[in-house]
Amino acid sequence: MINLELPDLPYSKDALAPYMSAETLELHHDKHHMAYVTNGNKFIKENNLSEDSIEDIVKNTYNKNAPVFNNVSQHLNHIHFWEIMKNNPDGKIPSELENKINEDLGSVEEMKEAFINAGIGQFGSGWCWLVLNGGKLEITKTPNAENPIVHGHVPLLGCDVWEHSYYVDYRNRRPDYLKAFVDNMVNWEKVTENFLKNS
Ligand code: MN3
Repeated sequence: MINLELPDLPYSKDALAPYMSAETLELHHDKHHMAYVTNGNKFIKENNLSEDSIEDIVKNTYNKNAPVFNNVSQHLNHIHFWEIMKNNPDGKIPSELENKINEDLGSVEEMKEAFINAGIGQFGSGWCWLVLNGGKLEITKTPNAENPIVHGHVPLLGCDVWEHSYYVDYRNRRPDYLKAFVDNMVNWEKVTENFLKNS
């Protein structure tokens, strides 16, 4: 029986400061993510989907059942988001992943620029991603709750560009948030782990 649960953050609420404040993490994790968990469980139950896995629910309800999809896909997105961050101003990318970035996306700088532009170019709420698509790295963006698995992509790194993710710390400056994210907030060891697991 599936029951969505709010995971603990893998770090303290002030661990990502000054790039992401404790206030943002408190609201974003304790309130926003919690709401997806609560509503997701309610809609899973109402739709008799308790026997399915989280990934199957997301894939099977895409474009078919918005209340279930929006909440369960956002749950999946946020589990990923918490895990993929750490306070990392050095931002050194392990060579296994760096080589692949150079091969598929030109260079680390070009990858970061494309990632930031995807996040800026996502009109309204959504996410930008570094994904594996058929074994190749790609930068993509998705609206609202959409997780890359609905397109058959493997998410390696995702950034939440909903306003709740940055408004406390960056006000309307989404580009500054995205730059701080790719330069200072990514757990590249974890991204590399995701890459190696899926290649
Ligand atoms: Mn969010």
